[in-house]
Amino acid sequence: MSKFIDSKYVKKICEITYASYDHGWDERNGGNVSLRLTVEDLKDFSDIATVKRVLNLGFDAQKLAGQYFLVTGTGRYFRNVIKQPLLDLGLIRIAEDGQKGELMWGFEDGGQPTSEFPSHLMSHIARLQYDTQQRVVMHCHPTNIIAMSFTQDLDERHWSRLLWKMQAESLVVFPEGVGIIPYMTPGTNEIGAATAAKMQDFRVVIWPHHGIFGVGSDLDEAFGLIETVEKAATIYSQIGAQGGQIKQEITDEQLQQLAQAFGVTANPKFLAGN
Ligand code: 2HA
Ligand code: ZN
Repeated sequence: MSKFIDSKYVKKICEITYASYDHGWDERNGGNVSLRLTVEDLKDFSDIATVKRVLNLGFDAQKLAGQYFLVTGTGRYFRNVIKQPLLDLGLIRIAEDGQKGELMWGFEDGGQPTSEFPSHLMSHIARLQYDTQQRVVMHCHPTNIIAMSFTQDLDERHWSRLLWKMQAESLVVFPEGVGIIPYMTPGTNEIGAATAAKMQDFRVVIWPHHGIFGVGSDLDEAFGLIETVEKAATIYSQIGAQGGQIKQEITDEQLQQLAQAFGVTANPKFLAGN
């Protein structure tokens, strides 16, 4: 039997939170991440067998009863998780009634899960309907995406096309495009429900003037998805810095060719002529 602190899950979440901070996406306590784990994933760890504390979830998570989530703490800094995972991370089992979370490990100085935990759980529930491999919800504050939410109409077709055309990689990584919700107050069940509703169609949801939610089957995938969207937004910013005049670009026909070459289906609503 081994200790959970030495698990690949804790190691990887430490690596990803630090990388996100290092990219400039998690000033102060900005950002949060949750990784879904199963009983099978956890069978080899000796120190997660007893409930340390019971927490109120604030909404009905019964669809996730019995599942475990390794999650960052409220008020904690992504910069620090790598140095103090036992304080800044918690492993929470969703109780049978779906109303409570049982802390099995971590948050050792009395910490609580991120204020966005209801939003995370709602997004996990939404994605699991489409993808049984769904494991990760990640939220952070990428600078160029946030900047674009001031200068662009908050229209999903417009954003998806613009981001697709910034680099050949975009359409391959997010062929469904990006979802956008209206500006809403963070940390509320309302923003959680709006985000989860968008997760029916998208793996990336933009929170205007705030940041981004991304999902995936593992931490690398969710992080890589956000990284690719933010890279496209950064190129858009750089085009602005170079004067903003576009002399040539990826055409819609070339987007179609990309989709074909990489075996993905581009969202037909977002291609020209549709
Ligand atoms: O975790 O980013 O949206 C702090 C936040 C809230
Ligand atoms: Zn945030």
